Amino acid sequence: MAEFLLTTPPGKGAIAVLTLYAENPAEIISAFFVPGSGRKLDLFRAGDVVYGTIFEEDVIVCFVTEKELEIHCHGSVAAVERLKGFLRNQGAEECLRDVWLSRNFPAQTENQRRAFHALLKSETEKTAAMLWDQVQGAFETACQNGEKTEKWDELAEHLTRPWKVVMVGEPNVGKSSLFNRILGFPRAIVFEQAGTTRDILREKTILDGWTVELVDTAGLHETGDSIEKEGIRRARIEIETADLILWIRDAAQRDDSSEIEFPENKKMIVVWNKADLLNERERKKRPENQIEVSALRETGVNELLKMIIRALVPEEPPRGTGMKIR
Ligand SMILES: Nc1nc2c(ncn2[C@@H]2O[C@H](COP(=O)(O)OP(=O)(O)O)[C@@H](O)[C@H]2O)c(=O)[nH]1
Ligand SMILES: [Mg+2]
Repeated sequence: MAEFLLTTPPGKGAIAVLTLYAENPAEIISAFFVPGSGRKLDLFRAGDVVYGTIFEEDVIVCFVTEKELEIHCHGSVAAVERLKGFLRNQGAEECLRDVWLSRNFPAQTENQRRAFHALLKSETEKTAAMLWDQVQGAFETACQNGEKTEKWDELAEHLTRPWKVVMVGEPNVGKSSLFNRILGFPRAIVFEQAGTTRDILREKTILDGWTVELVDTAGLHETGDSIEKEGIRRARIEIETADLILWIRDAAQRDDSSEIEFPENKKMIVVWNKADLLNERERKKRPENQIEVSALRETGVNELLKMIIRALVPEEPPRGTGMKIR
């Protein structure tokens, strides 16, 4: 039976890739594919890469094995739908990735298949390497050797889901300024007036090979403004689901007391912002999970990034460590 799989779906980039499996895949595409060289299709062998056209649309055909070839076409939905239509006309059927995976890797375990799925979507070299180890059977080996893999459960979850770092604090302490500094571009509006940020702002960034979702929130305080109130309610929800809270405070404020309450058992870093307003005498030696920074002058920000990573990933597993993928 002839089957095709959308290896790289449309809309993901300039190029989409369709893989065709059949007894004689060259015969199927000969109905619509014309090699640029004019050479006959049955002369091509596994390993050949051929430029050509499908009704004037440029494509590249890679002959992978005798029974498998890849068609690289333009990445638009329209171009891919047209090509799928030609393949269906030749009797080929589209195969779902799940079905394809279990059929092509029948010997693999559930964990290996999950890791393979995740690997296709991985965003950094570091997470891809850890997922590749699981595809290779690191989890199964660890189980056979009686090793405990639970230790890495939380970390394994974040091979596919970003770590969530939520920035909270009172109004005007510089949460949005620091959010922009960490991201490296002015994503959030910064203003001298309190209550500027009301909606939740989220942006993904990569820290030390880990994908992090950074969340900027409305300032937490008593307010009569109902829009701000809703912003604060939403900020509270973000706090509950955070992997790490950055509690931003104003280093220049004399009064150190605060009304804000946080859930217990949440990791937290206290970030004293606006350190540029302090003179040498006013600067304090802070405890381990606290830091003085200036979003304005960009001081202390790199040290803060290191603290964030240390808090999220206190220990990184060596290559080949088995992890359960969910
Ligand atoms: N001096 C100084 N001012 C800052 C710093 N960070 C933010 N600000 C100012 O503080 C005000 C509030 O900043 P913003 O980022 O909107 O605070 P948010 O309400 O906590 O999000 C703005 O006028 C900023 O320019 C800093 O590190 N030093
Ligand atoms: Mg703000």
